[in-house]
Amino acid sequence: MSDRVKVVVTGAAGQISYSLIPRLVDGTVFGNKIVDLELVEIPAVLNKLEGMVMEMEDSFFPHLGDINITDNFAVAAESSDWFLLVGSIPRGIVLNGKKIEERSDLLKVNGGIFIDQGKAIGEKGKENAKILVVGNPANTNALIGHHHAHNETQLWMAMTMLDSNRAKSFLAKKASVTVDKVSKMTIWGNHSPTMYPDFENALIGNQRGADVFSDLQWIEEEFIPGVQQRGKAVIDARGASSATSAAKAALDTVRAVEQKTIDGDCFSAAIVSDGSYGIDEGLVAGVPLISDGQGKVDLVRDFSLSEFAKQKIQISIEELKSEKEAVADLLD
Ligand code: NAX
Repeated sequence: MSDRVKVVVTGAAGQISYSLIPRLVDGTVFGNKIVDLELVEIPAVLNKLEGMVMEMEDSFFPHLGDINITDNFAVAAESSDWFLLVGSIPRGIVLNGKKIEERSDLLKVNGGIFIDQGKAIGEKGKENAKILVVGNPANTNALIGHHHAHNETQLWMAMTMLDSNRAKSFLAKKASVTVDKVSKMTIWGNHSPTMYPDFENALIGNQRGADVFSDLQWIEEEFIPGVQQRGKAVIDARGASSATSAAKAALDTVRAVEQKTIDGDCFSAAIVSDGSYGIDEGLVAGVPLISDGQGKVDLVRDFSLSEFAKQKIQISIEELKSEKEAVADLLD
């Protein structure tokens, strides 16, 4: 195995990346490997990245290899192992004289970015490269990127780890245990307010969540909506969206793929569906995953889902289907 890893980060001048990039090279994610970084931004903010590079150099990171900044994604993609696609256009921005407010406009404007990024990753990224889409709408962006990559050796994921970490925290508080006692958490479906956090299959210590949480009113009225709306709650309180926790979740996802999953546990990310669990083939949906720590990630296929869970998951799948329809012209 190579002693270097090349990582592309888009949206590198944004607030998540400010927290994410330094921690990619601190030795906790890629172990002793030297980490080469390709930081990608739009031309208007490339100069900000010069400041980021200075800070990285000033931080004494023995694992930091080459660090490049560019607005040319295709150049950055060359022989890269990991792609953390954080960059996206936020709601409310004015583009070509039009304010991007509707979800359908947001889907299209961001989806368009992922056509070119997908093509470049498929052609120039390494065989077996891993791609984590963070920029929203993450699942549908990943769907578009994967479609245009035409490279089935590579693994496309959309991030649901932040939702998973949030759900663990809610359950830990309710069960009066520390967060490390909560495992096997899955976020099903879309990274959006329709996601379904699977408390039944989660483990609290060795006990199934279904056996621990009997207060179904709390589940329905506080837990599920609490996790689904947590991003908004952070914005309301902080006046800005989740950044530190989102960066930590991206790092957790990379670690979850790079390291072998502990027996009996799983991790959460959205991947291209093969039709399992009744999820339409081709949609990018949140599911339970395990890694062998050697680059192979597999779906966990033996979860039992209650009727309650199936109904909730279906709502999110329907939303993913409608997002796919909204970007149908980007999937030719
Ligand atoms: P910021 O607006 O701070 O940063 C985004 C950056 O992306 C900007 O610097 C922008 O110039 C850059 N960018 C835009 N188009 C680009 C392109 N084509 N190539 C390269 N860079 C490009 O947003 P930030 O708070 O960092 O959030 C980034 C994205 O993460 C947003 O879409 C946000 O909605 C999404 N999130 C996703 C989460 C998830 O769990 N999947 C949780 C956190 C976060 O809300």
